[in-house]
Amino acid sequence: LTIESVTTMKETVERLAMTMPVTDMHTHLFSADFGNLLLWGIDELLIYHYLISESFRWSDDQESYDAFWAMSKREQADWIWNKLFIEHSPVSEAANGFITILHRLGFDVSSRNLNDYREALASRTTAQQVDEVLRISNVKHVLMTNDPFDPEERDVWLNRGGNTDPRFSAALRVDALLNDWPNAVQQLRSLGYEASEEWTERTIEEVSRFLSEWIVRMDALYLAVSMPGDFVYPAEDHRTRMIDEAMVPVCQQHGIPFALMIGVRRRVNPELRLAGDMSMDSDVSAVEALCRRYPSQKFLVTMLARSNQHELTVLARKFRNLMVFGCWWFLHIESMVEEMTKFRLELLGTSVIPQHSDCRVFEQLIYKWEHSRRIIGQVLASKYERLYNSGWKVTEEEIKRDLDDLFNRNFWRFLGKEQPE
Ligand code: FIX
Ligand code: ZN
Repeated sequence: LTIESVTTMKETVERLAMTMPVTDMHTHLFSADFGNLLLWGIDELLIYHYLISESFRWSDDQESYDAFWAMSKREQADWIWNKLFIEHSPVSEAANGFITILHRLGFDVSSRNLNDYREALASRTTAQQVDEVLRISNVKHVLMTNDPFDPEERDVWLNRGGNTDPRFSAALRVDALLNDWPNAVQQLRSLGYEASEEWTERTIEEVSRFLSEWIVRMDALYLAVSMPGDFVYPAEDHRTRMIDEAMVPVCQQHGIPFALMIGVRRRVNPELRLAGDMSMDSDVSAVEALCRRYPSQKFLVTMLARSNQHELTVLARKFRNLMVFGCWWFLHIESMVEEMTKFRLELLGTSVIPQHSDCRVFEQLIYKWEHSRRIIGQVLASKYERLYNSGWKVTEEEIKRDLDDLFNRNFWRFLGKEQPE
C-alpha cells in the first residue's frame, strides 16, 4: 500500500516506531529467575547511578560521599528526589526519564508524592511488574549481562535452574579476563580451572574450557567486554593473547559474535562508586585490525566517546563482520541519539542497530525506549521525505520492514539465529 502524502508517511513512521516490538541487545536486567539481581521499583529507579552523579552536583562540601553511602536505599532515593526533582527541575535525560516512567505507569506526576508511587507498586510481584513493563515498553526480547564470577548470579545458573523465561537471553561478560587478569586467575582457580598468571598452554586450555562451559550453560548469544579507551590491538600484551588464543577461537567454535564496548575510564572519582566512571577517546584501528584478521568472526561494537562515532561508522562500511550498535551511556541523550542516528543512516542505510537500552532497573525500559524510538522514527521519516520529493514513495510494508531491521532483524541476522517468537 503506497502512502500518498508526506503527512501520512510521517504519522505512519511515528506510529510504527513507537509501537513495534523491539529486541534490546544489551541491558543489565535479569529475568525473575534471578531474584534480587532483578532491580525494579521507585527507590531503585531513583538511586540509578546516572542520577547519583547528577545529584552530587547540587551537594556541597558539608555533605560527604560517605554519608550518602551510609544511608538506606529509601533515604538515598529521598535525597536524590529532593535534589533533582523538588529543588531543581528534572530536565536531564535520566531525570526526565524517571518522570516518563511515572507517567506511563499511570501515576499522577503532578502530585509529586513519592510515597503514593511507592505504595502503588508495593502490592506488585516481580513477575507482574516484568510483564507490565514489557507490555508498556513493547520490548519483546531482553539480553542480560551475565558474569559467572558474580557469586550470587553463579548460584542461579549452577543450582537454581538458570534462566527459564524465553523473553530473556544471556550474554557472557568477560571483563575480568581481559582487564583484571590477576583477579580473574584467582576466580578461575577457585572455580576449579587450572589457570596461572603466566600465559601457558594449560592456561589457554583452561580459559577456553571455562568460556565454552559457560557459553553452553547460559546459552549465551554473544561474548561481551567493556574496554578502556587505551585498548590497543594487536599488541604484545595480555589482551591480545587472550583475544587471539582463547576468546576468538571459542567464539568461532560456538558461532557467536564478540561484543566490544570501548572507551570507558573506570572510577575517575572512586567516591561515586559505580557512578564514578568516565568516557575517553578510543582507537578505532583496534577494531579495524580485529575485523581484518578475523573476517569470519562477527564483532558487535559500540564506543563511548562522541569523537569516535563517525570513524567507527565509516569502518562498518568496510567490514561486513562489524555491526555498530547503540548510543551508549553518556551518548544515550536526545541530542546524541539524533546526531548519531542521522549519520549512521546516511553512511550505512538501515544496516545498523541504532539503540540498546543499557537498563539496570526494569522500568527504565519504558523511558529509554520511548525516548529513542521517537528520535529514530523522526530521523527515518526525514530520509523517506527526501526520497518522496524525488517521487520514491515507501509503502507501509517497507516502513515496517525497515523498522524491524533496525529494532530486531539486524541483531538476529548478525547472530545467524531465528528471532524467538
Ligand atoms: O560496561 C557496561 O556495560 C556499562 O554499560 C555499565 O558498566 C555502566 O555502568 C552503565 O550502566 C551504562 O549505561
Ligand atoms: Zn552496559
